[in-house]
Amino acid sequence: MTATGPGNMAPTVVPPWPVLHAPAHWQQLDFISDLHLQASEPATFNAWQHFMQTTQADAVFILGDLFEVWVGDDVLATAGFEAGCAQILETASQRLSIFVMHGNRDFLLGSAFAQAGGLTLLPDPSVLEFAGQHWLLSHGDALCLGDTDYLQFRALVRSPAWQENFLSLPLAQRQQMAQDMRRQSEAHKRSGAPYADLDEAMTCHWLGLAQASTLIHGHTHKPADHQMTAGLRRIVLSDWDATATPARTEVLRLSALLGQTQEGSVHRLKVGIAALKTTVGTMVLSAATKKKGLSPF
Ligand SMILES: [Mn+2]
Repeated sequence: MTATGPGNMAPTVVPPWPVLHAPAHWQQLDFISDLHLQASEPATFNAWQHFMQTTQADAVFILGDLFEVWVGDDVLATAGFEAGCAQILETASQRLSIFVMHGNRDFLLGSAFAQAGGLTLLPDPSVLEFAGQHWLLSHGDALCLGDTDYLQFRALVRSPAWQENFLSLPLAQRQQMAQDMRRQSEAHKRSGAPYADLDEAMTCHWLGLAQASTLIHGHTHKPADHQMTAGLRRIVLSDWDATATPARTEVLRLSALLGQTQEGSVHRLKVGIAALKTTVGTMVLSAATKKKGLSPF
């Protein structure tokens, strides 16, 4: 795991999943996912660039599918769209910590990309310890248990043998294969086949293993805040599309508010969460949802 940039640290690994301990000075964390950045979508790229250049967060967590496709870190050897994105990340990493998790499209992001972007690749899932509690972070695709065809494909393409073989192919061939897969996926989408959502029982099981009450994830493009059984919670990030009406360029912001009150030995943390709407050139805070008490929100 790469750990570069100010305040970055390698997560300490405790069974079963790595736990990232947020430094005490972190006050604000931003979460995004499913930007599907590609050269043919400049508006979304511009919105993302603006966000990376202006966010005041102590850390940005990108929970998968930053890129529409990633066929290997060797694309960075050529000055182009991907190298430009890495440069934006590297510049931002001078003032904040950046964590990137693999999605189902950019699962081949590797250590050369992490180094170029000054960022840390986060295993999926990872546990974040922040504001006195555990937050489980995942892209979300591994929890879509109903999507059995995809899960088979996922197991294949995540195997070291498949990846080694794929990465040994010429870049042009890999790009062609990715394009073919993309076309198949589009055809599948047009066929109206329903997409599986996260399996709630397995999600709750994961939360139990992580000793966390909240999962933050992307992948499904169905932004929501789901209350599950036993006070467990599932927060779904939005995908990004700056050309949509209204534009989808949403950031989930987690804040550890100052001014904690103390009652006996119990610290009641007030943690705020807000959806930050960005458009190119402007940034407007939507109303934050805050509740007092033991609830983290
Ligand atoms: Mn995805």
